[in-house]
Amino acid sequence: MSELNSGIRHEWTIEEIEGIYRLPLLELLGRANAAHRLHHNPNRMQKAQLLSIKSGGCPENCAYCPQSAHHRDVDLARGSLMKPEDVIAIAAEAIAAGADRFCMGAAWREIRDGREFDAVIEMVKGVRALGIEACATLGMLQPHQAERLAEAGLTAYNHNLDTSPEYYSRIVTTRDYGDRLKTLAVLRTAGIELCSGGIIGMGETVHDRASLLQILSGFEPHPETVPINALVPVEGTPLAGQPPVASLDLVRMVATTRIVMPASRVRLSAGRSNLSREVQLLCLVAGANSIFFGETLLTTPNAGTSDDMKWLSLISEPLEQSDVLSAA
Ligand code: SAM
Ligand code: DTB
Ligand code: SF4
Repeated sequence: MSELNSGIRHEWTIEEIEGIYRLPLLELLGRANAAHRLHHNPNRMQKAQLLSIKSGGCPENCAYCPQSAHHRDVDLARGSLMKPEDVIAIAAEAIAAGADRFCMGAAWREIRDGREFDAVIEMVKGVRALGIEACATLGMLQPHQAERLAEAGLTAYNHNLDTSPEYYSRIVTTRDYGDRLKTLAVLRTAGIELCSGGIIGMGETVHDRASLLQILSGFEPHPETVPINALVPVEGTPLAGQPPVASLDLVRMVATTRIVMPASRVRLSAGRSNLSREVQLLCLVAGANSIFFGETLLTTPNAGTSDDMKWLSLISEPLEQSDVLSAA
């Protein structure tokens, strides 16, 4: 399908996107589901497992993040970079549990050349050698570093824009939106898939949510994966007191993302463990076709693997072949 007749657009306006977000709910879900089915197999769910390869002590001051060194009241031990052999062993376990992508996250502002980056390159090669997709999220990077990651076989790089350009300085002040955009452009040039999305529930407006989606949908091509996170409010971070995200806000955000970037993978990301099965299912009807899989995200709990596998089998297999009806 060519971009012209496939409904893929790069010039959505914020007003159009906000109008979609505010559609009557069943109209929104219907349109999102139709877009989803046009571009994807609705029975197929990507399962991406996260591992924090270096936790805490990050010099950035992202207000949502438990790993920032600025938030001293967070109860989190700083760790050093894990050893490649340990990371690769965990990736092998993730494959055995059913993951199809393995994502390695480091609490770094940016990649620095040297022993630690060499070790990450070894991790990427080792994970790819196991036959699974590899993703990394390591902060900002330079062109030569992106090229090394690409040569090592990295499939995708996660670098979120998080919110609108207008709201960004309320969330982070140690870097700006332009820094984020620059890293995304460097990754594209190196031929690495983009995984870029945001977080809802940080006090932003619907206009901010639409503005984030307008920037992401302006990329040509669209990011291959768009993670939609609901804020996980962590004690000791400046956003600890934010009210929980209303589940239908998350459903609306997923559906709107699906409509404006119909061919991208939309990932129902952080915050999933607080949702009932039924709300998660609504997010899938709205077009989510990827989840973070495994017992933990980076530092906070996720929905458990075995529960997920039972539930996902109900989605992708006919009822009569399922032996886990009681889990439904
Ligand atoms: N340091 C790198 C960076 O910022 O790109 C990589 C790791 S960072 C933890 C990856 C992403 O996790 C952030 O961009 C943010 O979108 C998400 N994140 C972090 N803390 C979160 C929280 N409490 N709730 C939801 N999402 C969160
Ligand atoms: C993304 O969009 N969400 C993930 C991942 N990319 C790296 C991280 C979520 C982190 C939630 C808080 C934590 O566990 O520390
Ligand atoms: Fe550091 Fe990334 Fe957390 Fe920001 S989101 S504090 S850059 S680990």
